[in-house]
Amino acid sequence: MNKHSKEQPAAENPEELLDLKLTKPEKWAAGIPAVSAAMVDILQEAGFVRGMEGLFKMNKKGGFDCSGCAWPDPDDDRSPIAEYCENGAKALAEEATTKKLTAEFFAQNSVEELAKLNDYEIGKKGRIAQPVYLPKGATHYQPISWDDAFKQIAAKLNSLASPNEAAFYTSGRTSNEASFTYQLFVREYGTNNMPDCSNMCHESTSVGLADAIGIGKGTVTLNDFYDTDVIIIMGQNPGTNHPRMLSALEKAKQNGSKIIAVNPLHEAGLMGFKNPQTVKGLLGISTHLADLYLQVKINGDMALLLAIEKLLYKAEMETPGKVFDHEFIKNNTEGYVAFLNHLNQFELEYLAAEAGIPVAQIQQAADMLKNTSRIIICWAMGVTQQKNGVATVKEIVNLSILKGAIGKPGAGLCPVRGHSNVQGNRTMMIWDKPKPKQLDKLKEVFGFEPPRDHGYDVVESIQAMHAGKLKVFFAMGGNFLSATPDTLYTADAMRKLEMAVHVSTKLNRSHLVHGDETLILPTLSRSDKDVVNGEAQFISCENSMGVVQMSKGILEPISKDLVNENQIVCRLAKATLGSRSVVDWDTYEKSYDAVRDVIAKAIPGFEDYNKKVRIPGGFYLPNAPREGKFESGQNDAKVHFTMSDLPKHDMAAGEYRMTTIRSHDQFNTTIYGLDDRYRGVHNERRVIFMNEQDMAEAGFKEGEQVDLYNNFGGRERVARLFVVVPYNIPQGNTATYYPEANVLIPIDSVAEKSNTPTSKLVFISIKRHVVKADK
Ligand SMILES: Nc1nc2c(c(=O)[nH]1)N[C@H]1C(S)=C(S)[C@@H](COP(=O)(O)OP(=O)(O)OC[C@H]3O[C@@H](n4cnc5c(=O)[nH]c(N)nc54)[C@H](O)[C@@H]3O)O[C@H]1N2
Ligand SMILES: Nc1nc2c(c(=O)[nH]1)N[C@H]1C(S)=C(S)[C@@H](COP(=O)(O)OP(=O)(O)OC[C@H]3O[C@@H](n4cnc5c(=O)[nH]c(N)nc54)[C@H](O)[C@@H]3O)O[C@H]1N2
Ligand code: SF4
Ligand SMILES: [Mo]
Repeated sequence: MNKHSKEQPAAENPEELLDLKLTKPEKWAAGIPAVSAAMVDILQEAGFVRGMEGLFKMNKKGGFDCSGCAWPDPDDDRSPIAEYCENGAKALAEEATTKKLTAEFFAQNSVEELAKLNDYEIGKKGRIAQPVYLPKGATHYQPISWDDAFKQIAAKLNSLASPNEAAFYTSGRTSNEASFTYQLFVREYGTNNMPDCSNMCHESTSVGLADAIGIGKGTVTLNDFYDTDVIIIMGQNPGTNHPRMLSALEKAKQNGSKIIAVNPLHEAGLMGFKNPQTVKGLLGISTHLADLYLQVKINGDMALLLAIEKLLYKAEMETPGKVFDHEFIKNNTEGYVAFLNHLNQFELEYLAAEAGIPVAQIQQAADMLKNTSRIIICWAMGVTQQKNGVATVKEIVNLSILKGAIGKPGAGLCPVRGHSNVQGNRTMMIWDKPKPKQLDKLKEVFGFEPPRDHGYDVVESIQAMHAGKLKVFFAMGGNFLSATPDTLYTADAMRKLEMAVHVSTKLNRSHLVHGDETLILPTLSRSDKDVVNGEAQFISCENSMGVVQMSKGILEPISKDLVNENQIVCRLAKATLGSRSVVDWDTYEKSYDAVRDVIAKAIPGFEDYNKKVRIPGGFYLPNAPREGKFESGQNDAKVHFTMSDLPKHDMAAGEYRMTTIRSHDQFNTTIYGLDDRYRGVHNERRVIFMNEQDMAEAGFKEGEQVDLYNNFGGRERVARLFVVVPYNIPQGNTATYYPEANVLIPIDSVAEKSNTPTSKLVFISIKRHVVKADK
């Protein structure tokens, strides 16, 4: 176990260095460099005409939805020129590329050779242009017809002892329509083994919020940002991962709002913004963003929230009725007194020390919140990918309900989602733990009995593969090997598969670390024109604020062999289920309108779907807490205060906390480029950001080559050959890039209740690099 396979040495994680250059980290985001970086990518990949055609239609009403992140478009006015950011343009460049991978490419390049490339090089090869098949024992992918591909997969699925020996993964770009038919097929086939990227992402949010406020989604709309007094941004790096959020923050500031950033790193996009769409921004004048920057220790957020609540309680005692919203608390909550008693147990100084922030700064935060309830709290992976992620989300709810900052204009909870349709996937029942009510509805609409047992999530899927219990893995997008934790363990698991099938736009590492048989089924991307039976189709997506909107691709697909994801599902369903099926797959294969009509029957909030989706700008899904109505896990129409303990961090001597982050030049495992401009890192990704004091104590210099070790559960994990970069980060804390450091994240280090890998905190030791004996 945990050794490189003989046939594929180091395929999971090439350990090689490039040529690191460092510059000073930036103090603001975007501006002219963002515009030029985006243009370079577009021109290199798609060319001028195709690139401009794509950019012009991106995020416009009647155009296509950016496939990047889930940040919403403005409800009303959209920019006549550009409704996208640098990273949206890079996402487009990545899929609009004219480079393509045909049978000749795969004949010339063996799987073993391809696996030696780094992720950047693999991604830059181009779009997959035809279905390919890697038979058992073969060294090269070979062409296969669509019909034969479906026959092979169907035969395998039908040969399994139980449908639960197969798992069906989803990454967050799949449309509502394809997600719905996909889960329908999987459930009619007979399993709830539907792991998805959410399991590694905002699952702690979904679990925490569903329990606390009755819906696993945020409660704000974009317009709330323009009508608020304080925005807290916790564990999120919007300048890179949700760049158009900076325009919303700029407008919020113009309207008088204050911003509090909570982050172990000083991120450029939280400090300042030069809006490339304004004269001011183009002249290089930046808007100052964070008014207060709380440089918390990794996973010190819970301690910080408790400390803020404590100081607010103190202020409330001094001026009774002025700080907490007693009417809200009385009408809508349960457990207030018990919560205050709980809060009283903690010493302020202890909380401040655990958070790593001086009491005086926490007091500043409390003062900013004291006299207003118009507060929006935003969060992302810094909060969710933690052992206590669910508890921290619930602590965010505690703070919000003390202030009555939910269900009113300018206030609310704002988890900022990842992929462009990850929220829609879950609404469409891509879920390993579907609710009985949802399954009853499927049964009522379609007439088959869906499986009731919960399926495997991501971590459980990997463990089941490893144990030989999962034999077939089907992925609707994504890059399972690189996105998941414990890379070598997961690679071992994937090598045990009898069959893997990847529906994909681009080649990635998951296609190259394989078991017996593997198929890659190429598909259309968001910007591609989608013509079925001579008719141009459109799909729809749900953004981070619950708006469902149409998206119509316009670019000529690079190959006639590409089909859309819904067609793949319907054809696979026919091949696998044949006359066993009670679903009219032929009709759904031909028309998204037909799929939407049945979604309207099966999923609440989608009544009149075909009509509403055609309204320019789309429609909002129902959201009771946004209207001030609550139905918590306890079913008593109240929000319950949650009492959580502080996380314990048992560290051995010489260990550091390590968080994993995204560079400015990547979308998850897709590496757009090798620079992280805002953090001043160029031409290298195998870096470890360290505090200078820590470096001095350990005797490391800038550029020192080191190996990183994790020993969770008594098993040694090693990430070799990283370069030390001095950085403004709290002592004892370090950061590395995902996915290179995923080797170090233990498969069984997961968040309580959500089972999300703890990608934002593992404990490591750092040693000078040693050259391996076998090299
Ligand atoms: N361009 C681009 N856009 C993306 C993505 C991408 O890869 N590239 N990915 C998409 C996806 S799927 C997602 S989920 C989102 C992710 O969006 P983010 O959550 O913003 O992404 P990360 O880089 O993982 O980390 C977020 C921030 O958390 C901070 N952090 C780390 N540990 C802690 C902690 O313990 N406490 C606090 N308070 N902060 C901490 C890091 O310093 C970093 O600034 O972005 C989406 N958008
Ligand atoms: N250490 C660490 N690990 C993490 C994280 C972290 O912060 N730290 N973040 C986690 C998070 S938040 C997430 S969401 C996951 C992401 O996990 P995934 O969703 O599995 O990964 P992505 O990199 O987004 O997937 C990219 C691949 O999707 C395919 N693709 C792109 N567009 C399409 C499309 O339109 N259709 C189809 N069929 N395929 C397409 C391409 O082949 C591309 O290579 O990773 C998680 N892993
Ligand atoms: S903010 Fe997100 S959705 Fe909007 S253009 Fe940028 S990457 Fe695309
Ligand atoms: Mo994500």
